[in-house]
Amino acid sequence: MRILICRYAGEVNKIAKGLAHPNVGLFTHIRGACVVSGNLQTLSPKVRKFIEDNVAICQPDEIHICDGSEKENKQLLCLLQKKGTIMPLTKYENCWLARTNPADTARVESKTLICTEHERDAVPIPKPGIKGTLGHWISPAGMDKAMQERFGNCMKGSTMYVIPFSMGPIQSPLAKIGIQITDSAYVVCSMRIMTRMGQAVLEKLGNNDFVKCLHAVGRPKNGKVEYPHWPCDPERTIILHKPLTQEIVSYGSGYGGNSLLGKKCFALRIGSTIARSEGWLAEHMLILGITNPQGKKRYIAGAFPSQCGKTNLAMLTPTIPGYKAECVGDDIAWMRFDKNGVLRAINPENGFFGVAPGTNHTSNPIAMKTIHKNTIFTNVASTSDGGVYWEGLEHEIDTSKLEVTDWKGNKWVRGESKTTAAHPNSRFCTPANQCPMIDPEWESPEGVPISAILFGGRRPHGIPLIYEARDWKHAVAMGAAIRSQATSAAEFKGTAVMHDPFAMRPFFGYNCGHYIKHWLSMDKPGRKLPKVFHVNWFGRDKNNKFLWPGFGENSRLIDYIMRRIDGEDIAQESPIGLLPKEGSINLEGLATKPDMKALFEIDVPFWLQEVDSIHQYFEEQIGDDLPKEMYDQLVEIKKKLRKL
Ligand code: OXD
Ligand code: MN
Repeated sequence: MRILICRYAGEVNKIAKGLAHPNVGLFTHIRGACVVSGNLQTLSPKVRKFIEDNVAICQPDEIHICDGSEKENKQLLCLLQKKGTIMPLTKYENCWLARTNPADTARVESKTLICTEHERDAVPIPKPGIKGTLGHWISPAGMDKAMQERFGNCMKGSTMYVIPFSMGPIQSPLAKIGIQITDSAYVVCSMRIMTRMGQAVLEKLGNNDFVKCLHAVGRPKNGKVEYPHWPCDPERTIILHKPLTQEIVSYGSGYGGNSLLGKKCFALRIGSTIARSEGWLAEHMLILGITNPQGKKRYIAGAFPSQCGKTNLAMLTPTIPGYKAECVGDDIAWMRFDKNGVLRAINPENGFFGVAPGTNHTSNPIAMKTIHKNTIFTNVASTSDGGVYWEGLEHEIDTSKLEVTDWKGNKWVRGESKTTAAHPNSRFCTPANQCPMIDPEWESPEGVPISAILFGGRRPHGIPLIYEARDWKHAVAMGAAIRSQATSAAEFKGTAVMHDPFAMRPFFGYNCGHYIKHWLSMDKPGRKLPKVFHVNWFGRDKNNKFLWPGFGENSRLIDYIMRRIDGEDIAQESPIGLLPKEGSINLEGLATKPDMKALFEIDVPFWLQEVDSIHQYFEEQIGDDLPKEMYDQLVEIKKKLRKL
């Protein structure tokens, strides 16, 4: 007999008897499915219809309308424990470890599609013979077919959860509401961390429209469920977005951006289409508040491709005396110019879904203080004392005295095992309000004012530590030209440098060329455009050693940016943009002085090649949809380089 030691012992009985019928005022059935929690009668007709339509297709046994309460969360965590999906991490407070099916560990970009009538509305048309890399299109008929092939009866024997959620603080005029249907309790518990979720959202929604999100973990066609604790259907996984009807449909994966639909699917892909039509920006950006030694506070947003240290920068511990950093968000920013022409940003999320490997007390001490309660870890390794382990914690956790179990559940020994202990895309999912440096304004309904935007990537060679855009068009070209080494957050292997315009390549909800045009259109009279910088703290020397210490020392660049915002004359012209004047980056207190010459060298042959590669990429991938201004910018840079 299996004995369940549930974290919430008092709940077990209630669950055993009652998860079937814990809550409710009014019991109802929809097409044979029993409403086991929540009251269908109190839902708006639009929400009810959305549920009813999908019950008819998915045929769940039960329906659970989530209220977002602590009690509900505990019940679901117990249920997940009982099913073997999660296990408690007894070293910490209310922390859990999930291990996925090893075939379901990352976003699947190749199976992520945007559905529009005309292909060109969704993706630019690449040059003949070239494979497009800026998203994938599907026709409305194709989407219908894909759904028909997958969703019929897909929840038979399961519970359908209905998650009302808000992206952004519920009372913010910038927030948007979605309803996610899912058959995964793990998704419910994760969405409760990552979004504002539950009854309060339904009250705010009233009878208004919402973004419709349908998710099912799926079942393999051959009926073989290899990992019963983590059902999924990797072969037929598909993530569909229909901007016209504001619909998201996800089948086959239970993990990350594939299943937590508020994040990449809503806040970025559907979000970017809403932003275009309403005149604002939905961006893959962190938001950071900085107070300088004089007490002046500014906010900075930053777009970096996945796994370039966005979470680390968002939780910066400044090393320069007198500076204070505070975190508003680590992944997504919704930004809109207010009536005074100030760009204001909200973080639409409520939690951090951060990459675990590499996170430690040196790289991100703040994250380490955030994640040891109320956190769901996925695909990290565990230790025999009830803790977690991953690559990067070698100097903090002495594994010689502990037994380590890797992310697949196998015994793992440091120095002996040939594989990594944690999956490279293993994550912590943790509430933002636990972050010790969360900004007091992080839930401000009107958003925080943005004074500067950073673009960056992981570039080992040729790209200076920091340079500044001359004007808005140059800034837009800088964003469009972002390149970075591949990430394990998606299905890619290796470290090839990939183009990733605005760090949005996997997240555009519409044609990237039109998106760039939208960015150009932000430059309107009366608006205070933020200053824009490109940063690269990943430069390496001939021995492959990092040229810049990074992490907290990046505050030295933030200091430079703050002084530029204040109009200090510390920048000078170069062909690629404004570079810091010699001596203008504060290096005081650094034990080893970085090689500033190498960090700021403009290698003309490298840059001519870089500009050519970007030009070629624009032509091949975006073609006629690319605003002419972008080519003009490249021509201008080339002209200046040739004069050097
Ligand atoms: C993420 C990503 O998960 O960008 O944030 O991949
Ligand atoms: Mn991201």
